[in-house]
Amino acid sequence: LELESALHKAIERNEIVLHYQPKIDVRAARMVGAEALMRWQRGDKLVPPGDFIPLAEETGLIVPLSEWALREAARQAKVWQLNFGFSDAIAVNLPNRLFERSDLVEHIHQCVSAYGVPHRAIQLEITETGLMKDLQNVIPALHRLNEVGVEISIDDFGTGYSSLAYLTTLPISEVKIDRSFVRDLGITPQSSAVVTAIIALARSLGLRVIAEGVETLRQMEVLHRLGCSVMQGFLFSRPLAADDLERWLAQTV
Ligand code: G
Ligand code: G
Ligand code: NA
Ligand code: MN
Repeated sequence: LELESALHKAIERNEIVLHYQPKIDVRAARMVGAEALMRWQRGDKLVPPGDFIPLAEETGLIVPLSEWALREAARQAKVWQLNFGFSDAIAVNLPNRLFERSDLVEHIHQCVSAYGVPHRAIQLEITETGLMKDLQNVIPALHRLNEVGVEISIDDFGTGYSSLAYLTTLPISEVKIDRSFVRDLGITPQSSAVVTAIIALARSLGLRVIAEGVETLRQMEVLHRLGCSVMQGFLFSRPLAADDLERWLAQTV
């Protein structure tokens, strides 16, 4: 209860920050977007999301937190547009209950309008498990988001037993290969079989594919050889504060 009220105040006190992990196209050797990940700056401690997102989901505080994250991501997209011509998307993780809100599209519209960035400046990540758990509520939202140009990425893909028949009918743009498969690439033959299948599936459905959790050169090489060239992971960069990411970019790309 104490933590709950502290989290409530954290939002008002601007103690929540977004860190950003670049998405890298290794073939083009450039950043093609970034994933926003929440942190709680509590005094001099940076509380990781694992320590407050579950509470936020239980208490419903995830709704104002996520709405804030959407606004903040739009603001950051504008700053990066001005600072270095950033024209890609910042991806925000949204749990199901946000997709259930009939005003989600309107809220995103307000966020991007407030900062004068296009709708495609915001991308949304929904987990495959979340998607499949609540198709009836989520599908209409996906269609409305697609109409205004907000792209959807399916997070943790390969872990959620999607119905392939459903996938073909959904307006999604990208699947993100779950880190568990990436971790075992080059170690177990099963993982490269799964990754190969996901890449083939994505290709036949016209979806982009990105791999998360890339930590080693070997994983990068195997992914590239299998046909996945967009990646995210500690090999390239941890999630960074916005100005650290700008410095990282200036040195790297
Ligand atoms: O950022 P990583 O470093 O520790 O994040 C841990 C977990 O918290 C991940 O499962 C991640 O998806 C989740 N998470 C991080 N930021 C957000 C966010 O802004 N919204 C939601 N819903 N989950 C987040
Ligand atoms: O899929 P999800 O949104 O949960 O992913 C975000 C989480 O993944 C964050 O906790 C982030 O810090 C973490 N993460 C990012 N890159 C890597 C990586 O290369 N390896 C591991 N183990 N975790 C990573
Ligand atoms: Na994610
Ligand atoms: Mn993921």
